[in-house]
Amino acid sequence: MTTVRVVVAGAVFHEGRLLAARRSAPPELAGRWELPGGKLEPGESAPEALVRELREELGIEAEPVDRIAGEWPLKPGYVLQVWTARLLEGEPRPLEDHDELRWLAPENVGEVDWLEQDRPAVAEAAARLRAG
Ligand code: 523
Repeated sequence: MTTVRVVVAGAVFHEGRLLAARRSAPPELAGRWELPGGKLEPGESAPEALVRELREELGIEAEPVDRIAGEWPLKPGYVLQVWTARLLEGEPRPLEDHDELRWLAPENVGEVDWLEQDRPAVAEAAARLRAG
């Protein structure tokens, strides 16, 4: 039996904007923008992993709110799931794996070069922000 591993990413919202993070590694993904997150560790739920990854990578405390429906294939054996999250505390800083961050208003989400697999969730996140 093969187990599919989940990568969880966060559509982090604050004051009507969405957080976008530019990857610095690996070389084939560097320079592309993503919803920040990472792989679940054994025993973790997706929201738990998201809280941990956002703390480690960006130095923020965030609260997962809702899962965005869907699951997007990554490299073989991995799928991407996305949750919306609220910024609770801290100013995000690119501590690991990123070299630039931007807060995007919903009408500006198209300004950065998102990883393909993040695009459907980014579109849904922007629609939710627009709807208030
Ligand atoms: N993605 C992806 N979109 C997205 C994330 C957070 C990750 O397509 N929003 C892909 C990129 C990698 C894989 O998922 O191929 C794992 O993401 P990564 O490297 O951010 O996960 P980590 O931080 O858990 O990785 P390791 O530090 O290598 O364990």
